[in-house]
Amino acid sequence: GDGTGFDLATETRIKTKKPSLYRVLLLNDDYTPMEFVVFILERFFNRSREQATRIMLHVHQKGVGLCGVYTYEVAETKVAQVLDLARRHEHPLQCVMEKED
Ligand code: TYC
Repeated sequence: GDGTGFDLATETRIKTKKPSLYRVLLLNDDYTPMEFVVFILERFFNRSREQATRIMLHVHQKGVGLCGVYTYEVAETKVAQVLDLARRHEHPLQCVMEKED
């Protein structure tokens, strides 16, 4: 449009608000295998092996780390996919989402 968020033809406001974004975070624990966390990051967060390994080691050392930033429904789906696969493998891996400011 013209940057005003207003349609001059219809004199109506048009949706120009960007969607809120959500960080998806992985939490460290003492039991989930490192290789499983790397696999999760590759499979659900489209990370290369090298990126996935860096993120996993960051979580392992710091306690929490960023997997990616998504719109609400995408973030919710990724959290559910991680928790479901971890549960099926009987790993205690935890994954959460938080709104960006
Ligand atoms: N701390 C785990 C271990 O030593 C590895 C791990 C990394 C677990 C990241 C969870 O989100 C996590 N096997």
